[in-house]
Amino acid sequence: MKAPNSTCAIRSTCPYCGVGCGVVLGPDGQGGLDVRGDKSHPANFGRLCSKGTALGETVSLDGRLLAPRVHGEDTDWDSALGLVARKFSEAIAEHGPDSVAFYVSGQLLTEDYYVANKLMKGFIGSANIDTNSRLCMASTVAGHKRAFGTDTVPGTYEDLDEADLIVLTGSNLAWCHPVLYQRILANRKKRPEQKLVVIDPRRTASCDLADLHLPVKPGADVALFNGLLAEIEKRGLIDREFAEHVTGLDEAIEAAKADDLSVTGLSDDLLAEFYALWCGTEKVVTIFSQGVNQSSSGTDKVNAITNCHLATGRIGRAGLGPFSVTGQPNAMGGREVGGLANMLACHLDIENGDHRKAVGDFWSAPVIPEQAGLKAVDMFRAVGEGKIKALWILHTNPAVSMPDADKVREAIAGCDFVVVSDITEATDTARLAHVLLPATGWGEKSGTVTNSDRIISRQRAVLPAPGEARPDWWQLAEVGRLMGYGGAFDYASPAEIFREYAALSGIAGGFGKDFDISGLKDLSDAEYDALEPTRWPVSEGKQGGRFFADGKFFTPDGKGRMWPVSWKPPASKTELRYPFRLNTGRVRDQWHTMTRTARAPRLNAHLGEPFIEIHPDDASARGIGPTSLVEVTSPNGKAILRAMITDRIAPGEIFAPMHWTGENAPAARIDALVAPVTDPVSGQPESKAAVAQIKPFEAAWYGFAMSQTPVKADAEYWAQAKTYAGYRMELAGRETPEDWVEAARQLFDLADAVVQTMLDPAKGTARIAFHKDGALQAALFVSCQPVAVMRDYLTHLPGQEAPMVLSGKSPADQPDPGPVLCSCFNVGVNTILSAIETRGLMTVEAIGEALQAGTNCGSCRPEIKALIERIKGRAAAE
Ligand SMILES: Nc1nc2c(c(=O)[nH]1)N[C@H]1C(S)=C(S)[C@@H](COP(=O)(O)OP(=O)(O)OC[C@H]3O[C@@H](n4cnc5c(=O)[nH]c(N)nc54)[C@H](O)[C@@H]3O)O[C@H]1N2
Ligand SMILES: Nc1nc2c(c(=O)[nH]1)N[C@H]1C(S)=C(S)[C@@H](COP(=O)(O)OP(=O)(O)OC[C@H]3O[C@@H](n4cnc5c(=O)[nH]c(N)nc54)[C@H](O)[C@@H]3O)O[C@H]1N2
Ligand code: SF4
Ligand SMILES: [Mo]
Repeated sequence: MKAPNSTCAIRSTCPYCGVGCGVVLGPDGQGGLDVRGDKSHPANFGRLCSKGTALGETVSLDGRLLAPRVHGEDTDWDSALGLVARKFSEAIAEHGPDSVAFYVSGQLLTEDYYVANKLMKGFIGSANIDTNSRLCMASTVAGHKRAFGTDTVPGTYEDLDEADLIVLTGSNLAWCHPVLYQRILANRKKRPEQKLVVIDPRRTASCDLADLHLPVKPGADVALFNGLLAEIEKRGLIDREFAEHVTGLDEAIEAAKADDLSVTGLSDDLLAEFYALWCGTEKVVTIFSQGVNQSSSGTDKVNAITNCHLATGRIGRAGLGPFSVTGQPNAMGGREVGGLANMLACHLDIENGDHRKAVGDFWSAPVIPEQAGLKAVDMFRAVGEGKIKALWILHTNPAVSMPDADKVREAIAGCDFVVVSDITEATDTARLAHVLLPATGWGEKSGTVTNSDRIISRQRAVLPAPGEARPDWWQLAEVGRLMGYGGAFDYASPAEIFREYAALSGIAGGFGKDFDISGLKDLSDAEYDALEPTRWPVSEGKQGGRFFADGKFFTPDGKGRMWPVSWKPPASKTELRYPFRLNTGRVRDQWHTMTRTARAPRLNAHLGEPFIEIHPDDASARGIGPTSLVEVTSPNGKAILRAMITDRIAPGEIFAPMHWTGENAPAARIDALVAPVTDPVSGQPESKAAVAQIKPFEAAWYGFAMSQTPVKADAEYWAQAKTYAGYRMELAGRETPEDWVEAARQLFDLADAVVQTMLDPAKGTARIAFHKDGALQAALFVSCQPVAVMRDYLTHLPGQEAPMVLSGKSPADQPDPGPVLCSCFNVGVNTILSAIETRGLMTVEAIGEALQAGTNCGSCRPEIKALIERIKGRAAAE
């Protein structure tokens, strides 16, 4: 690794997940960006996961949007923003303020978010601003508010160090919050008595190092935690002293006892083991994430968990408490700032007249809406119905990530006026915009974010803004000014916005709200620049710390609230035509719609193709083989994905990642299949429990290709990934072209390259390569079966001399390393398997010593452990 250039090092925050890791950035001496973990940041103490480590590979300018664009033509800022302001003003004048909407993101910085919220709620006078956090954290927000009277995470990351039991429910922490997972593993080395339990319908990477896995039936968490509450009561473990500060205990227990535990699908023994562990361990942290939130009973799931903690008084003290881990880097900041359609700002309530007046006075705002605006799913429904005349989408890609994504794409395409602020010129959503505004990206912009444990950290610019790119807050403020709201949007810097926001939070504090950072309202520009990671609240009364151990809550009567909840099945019912439960989520090395992570070759090497997990029994019953393509249909849409046959998933259930898009695998947009059904309290969509049918995709031909340049295929199925030498692609189609050589030439657009072929029309195989000046440009391998070639070897060849490429395999002296498992050191599965088998390396540590795999970010350690267990299992069976 290269030495960092310490003289230029700038401390900032990773732009991916809500762990909120500190990074140290500097030039790498080769024109790129050197990224390291910040040893002094309390979220990560220097650790980074594979995505954070690869950040330097994502900042190149290919594919960047560099100038404002109106109807596809580059233009200047004045013209573009003038048009935006005019169209919004016209729509408001003609159809009223509720005819316009903003759809924003938990990845915006707090300062961006503040300006968007102020413009919509204070000046346009509508609450039609919602955020992708509706798809992410809304059920937690609603559950927190019901239980605590405020949307507040009670604990801190230090609790993970001190807990004796950590329960992960609906969280694949090993892949989605890897630095926290590594922190837990490091603790368990020191304190092997700390137990880890995972509750997830799938056996995920988080289970590989856990003590207990409960493969709960999808959607059954309420019943599972109700069973726990009933057991708590049965064992006499209700904390009677703390119960003085809690209402609803009896009703919650009664509801809990009424639930039928068989819906969990878990054996009595497994349930008893879990309940005994939870009841018998004082210091327990229950971590939850999207398996809980993204559910039609998401809010109830959250409260089933908070009920158990409130009943036992296990909250707000070191080493214990319910812990919602946030998804996006500023999911928490967006909640604080009022980015949701049903919040005002600084945890103030839109329905409360005093709150509205205070915020209105503070902003000198002409109007403050009295009612919540449209939540994401309803917002896009209104767009589809033509009720929203002007829509501004910032920092999110709803044409991919919203449920019923094909409908959402149609709705956006049919909207009168759509503005998209993004850093990427071609996304599924950006392609639909009338006006595209180039934003400065992470690394080029400055502001603050709040992570899962309430720490506010600075993001600091280290790279110059490319082309015409401008920060999101500047775009919003400029439009505010052009719409005639002058002085209210006269910001010169993020520091100024932050000071205003901190001052407003003081007013919230005056109303008794917990979110109060008024201690930061007088920061000078220099102090803001130098702001160290700071946990809120920061006020005269309170600095950081935990909440609720003192029995003080933020409900009207000041008491915590236990909530009677009862199990309900997922909203979509399986039936003969759609017998499978479709679960969706994330993979280790991709971020959402891949606009950034897919630029890093090493991150594409882990799982480079969209896939669907299917249980072996379901696969064999339907004639689906290990390399088959699978057609997945639901009442809402369809997709084609590669089969991943594994007993990590239960029979009757299937799982697909959310990441692939029209840009890299148009047939694999999984949200096209997800029904737009929501939790009735939070409005969060049920992204984890659609229904679907599967069958083999009847392809006439299959292809594998690699090429120096990206290509777009005209085939029913194609999926493309960037590699160090160019791109690789899987393809399949129903119609076989008459002339494969011609088809390949067109695919790669290589009219004048020298062609090399190996064709066997009788067998339906074709191998075609194109060379220029002695170097391989591209190659296509076709067969009527899934193509069997050494992909991981071939992928390195474009740009090199490769006369033997059509053999499809590596020379005998260069073994195929297999798909990359450790992306930090580029170590393949085959290399690790061979080290286990031939060198007898039977621990993760021994593999690390011999091959370096797993020794940097550690994100792949659970998977290395699983490979070792597999070989051990095989040896034991022999
Ligand atoms: N690598 C990576 N990390 C990320 C992200 C990313 O895109 N990539 N995104 C970030 C964001 S925004 C978010 S919100 C977080 C999400 O982080 P997680 O919530 O951990 O991630 P998911 O994979 O969406 O879902 C977690 C698990 O919920 C399980 N699940 C499904 N249904 C149920 C159920 O009914 N009950 C229970 N108990 N479990 C269920 C799924 O099988 C899945 O393993 O990750 C953040 N970190
Ligand atoms: N089926 C299914 N669907 C899901 C989920 C699931 O688990 N299953 N999870 C849901 C969750 S939890 C989430 S959080 C969402 C995430 O879904 P999205 O928010 O739609 O996904 P991203 O890819 O993060 O989109 C971010 C966009 O912002 C752009 N961008 C990057 N930096 C900047 C910047 O500085 N400024 C601006 N203006 N733009 C920028 C990127 O190019 C990209 O287009 O997906 C949701 N959808
Ligand atoms: S865990 Fe990984 S993705 Fe999340 S903030 Fe840390 S380095 Fe970034
Ligand atoms: Mo999220």
